[in-house]
Amino acid sequence: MSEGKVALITGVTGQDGSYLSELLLSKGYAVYGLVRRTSQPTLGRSLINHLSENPNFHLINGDMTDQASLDNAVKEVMPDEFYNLAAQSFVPESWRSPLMTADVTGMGALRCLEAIKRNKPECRYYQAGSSEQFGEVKEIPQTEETPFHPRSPYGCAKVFAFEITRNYRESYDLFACTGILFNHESPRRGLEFVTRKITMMAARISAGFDETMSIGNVDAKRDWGYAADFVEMQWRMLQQEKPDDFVVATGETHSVKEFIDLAFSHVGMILSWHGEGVDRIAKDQNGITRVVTNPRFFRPAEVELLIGKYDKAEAALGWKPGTTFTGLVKMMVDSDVALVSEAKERGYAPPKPPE
Ligand code: NAP
Ligand code: F7E
Repeated sequence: MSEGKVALITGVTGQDGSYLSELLLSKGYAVYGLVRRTSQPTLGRSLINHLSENPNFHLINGDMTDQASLDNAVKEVMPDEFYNLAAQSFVPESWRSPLMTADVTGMGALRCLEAIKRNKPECRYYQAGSSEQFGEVKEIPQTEETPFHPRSPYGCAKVFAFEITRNYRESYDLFACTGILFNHESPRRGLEFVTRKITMMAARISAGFDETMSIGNVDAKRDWGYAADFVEMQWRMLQQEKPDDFVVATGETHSVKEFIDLAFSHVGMILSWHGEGVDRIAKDQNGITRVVTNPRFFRPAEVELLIGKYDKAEAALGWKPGTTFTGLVKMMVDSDVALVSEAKERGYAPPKPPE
């Protein structure tokens, strides 16, 4: 069905970009990934290194802050489908670099839409929206109808990207859609995000590289899915008859504390929690402190609770999540345990989440 189609993906070096590339290549697409110039060309592209020998996989240079580069990419590739996954996607960084975040994550989407409108208006466009748009949630669970109240510069940038995508659909009749995706994780998740930080630290602690993990607000609750399940929905959204926006979620919510308990129990440590707020710690069954709270991981404004309802995606596009919360946590811990034990055997330091 997809034989011979051409896709352009921004953010191809990220978690979703790597899974989406694999999915589209398996469907017979020619995939072009936009990469920005770096001083060391291979650095940071490890998630797509395994695709470099595939004759249908190509890289093209460009940057989300540069309209000319996006225009040139569309002119050169003439894509049937354009997936805009590029973003400054780490929420805490968006308070440190709010203008850059607005430029890349917000204005970047507008530049992509302009590039399509000017150069190939029949190209279908997917915008990577986020549950961070809901922020301080106005209803539980969140649906396509829930009003937005973003709580970070990142969330604000994603609201702009969502609204401008809808506006270009209504103004210029572009086939442009946003997937409002809730948190989705995998062994390819960046080490700065809480899930991967926890699974890597559980693996490192159980192998003796560290004794404790520092963490922020463990009461925050998220609807965590598996990234490979979620990119399937990105593709399905561009195969529908008419463009529309969809919530993509699992319909379950779990606290950061629950994630920690499950990950550590999977490496044989049963945690008991003591204290409150910034004094909260967790000890293992031998009385050794394994988790401490550090105020530096708390945010100026928190999103306390997210849980999405994916009924519309299921009804219109037949999509539902395939991976359970427990399955996801175990998959990520197993992968990090394997990474750490390989490093130990070969005598190099395993990766460590940023402090
Ligand atoms: P990610 O791993 O952080 O990847 C972000 C990508 O954006 C990287 O390929 C990065 O390239 C690229 N990028 C950043 N700035 C750029 C610029 N100026 N020009 C060109 N490319 C740039 O993100 P992800 O988890 O795959 O998420 C994909 C998209 O979904 C993002 O838009 C994110 O905001 C959104 N989203 C993610 C989640 C989630 O839970 N994962 C949930 C909702 C929405 P480099 O390798 O060069 O840095
Ligand atoms: O935080 C709490 C933190 O950084 C999750 C991005 O993909 O999903 C992601 O954004 C929760 C927050 O993801 C630590 O306060 C506690 O409540 O893994 P996170 P996020 O902010 O939810 C959305 C949907 C996106 O769109 C984003 O691009 O965990 N938390 N302690 C911590 N978070 C981190 N990072 N580190 C901690 O030590």
